[in-house]
Amino acid sequence: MAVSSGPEFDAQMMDIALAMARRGLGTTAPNPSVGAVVVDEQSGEILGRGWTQPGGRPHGEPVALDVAGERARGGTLYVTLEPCSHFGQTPPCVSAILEAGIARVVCGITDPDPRVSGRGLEQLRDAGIDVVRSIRLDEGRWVTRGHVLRVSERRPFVQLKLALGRDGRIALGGAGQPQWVTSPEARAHGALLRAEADAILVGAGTLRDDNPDLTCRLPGLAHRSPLRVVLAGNAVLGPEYRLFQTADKVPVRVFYPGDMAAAQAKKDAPKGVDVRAGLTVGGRLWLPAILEVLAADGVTRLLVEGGSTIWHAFSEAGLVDEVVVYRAGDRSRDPIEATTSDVAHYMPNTNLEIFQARRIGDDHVISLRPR
Ligand code: AOF
Ligand code: ZN
Repeated sequence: MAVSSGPEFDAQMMDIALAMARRGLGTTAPNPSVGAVVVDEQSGEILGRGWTQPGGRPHGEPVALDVAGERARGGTLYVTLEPCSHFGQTPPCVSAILEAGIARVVCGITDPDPRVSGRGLEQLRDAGIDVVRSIRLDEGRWVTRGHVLRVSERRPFVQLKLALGRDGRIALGGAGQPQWVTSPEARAHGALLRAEADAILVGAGTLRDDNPDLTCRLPGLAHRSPLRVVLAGNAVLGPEYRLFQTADKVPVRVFYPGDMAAAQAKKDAPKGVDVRAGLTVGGRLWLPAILEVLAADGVTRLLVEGGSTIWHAFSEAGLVDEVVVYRAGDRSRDPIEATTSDVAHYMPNTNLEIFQARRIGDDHVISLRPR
């Protein structure tokens, strides 16, 4: 048997497709970012790779097929999400696959979009293509989670970001300046999360404490700053906040609790800021309704940057999909084990476990997911 076939080879190729998909995170909404790889299984040669392009089109498959060109004939296509079967803004990917003469399709997860939902794979099978599904299922689900949740639960994927000091507590900013507990390298890694999000959300408390920009300022990724969302408390937020000053370049939306508060805030809202009334329950903004509005506007991945009141509220509402902790450390100590209980302090209603941990210099990046 050639080394370039079999389940292990399929999994390896799917890993490459998943890596391609990750490149598009934060750029394709409301479409999912889909990765695709065209392979000649006889030789093991990768003939083309691609992912969903900015704005969501072209889809990942035609990009990879175009690179492979005529050589795709008889080849295998690895794709993270079921190819689409509908005529949307582009012709169906199924047609592109058939035209290219692909012989075998290995796919990650099926597409819950009602316009597709199994029909993509069915049409490929009906056309005589050998179809395998559910390869690297967990990873496929994870990379496509924003799309799946938006379609099936009308809310985005919710990722919470926390920076903890050595004592396991958040460092409160104050006087309108953030207080950095981790190294610049760890903070740059945190900025990447912004680039992979479709929107970033903070509460008014974080605005007052840290006065953040909430933009992605990494070299080469400045254009990847997503929509900035603020949940205002009871105070009207004036133009002194830094993120309002760039509202003409990177959109800002502020939700006020109820119509009256929003109407009041609208009168002297800083230029370019989108003021909205959010549904309230018990006088407080109701998170499920906010997320539904964001999802309706195409947000598939939401990064929640804080602060503690907001984290608590997401936890209480059962709306936490992942927590990413940046934790200050030193080389003599490994604080990873303590992180689960430290995070529980801010999210008492979410039962989290460590999924991944790595070092960045003296600091740690730890990702936790609900059990
Ligand atoms: C694919 N490959 O790369 C993506 C897919 O509005 P349209 O026509 O672009 O279609 C959007 C839908 O297509 C989207 O809701 C999702 O179901 C699927 N996305 N499909 O075959 C891709 N991004
Ligand atoms: Zn498609």
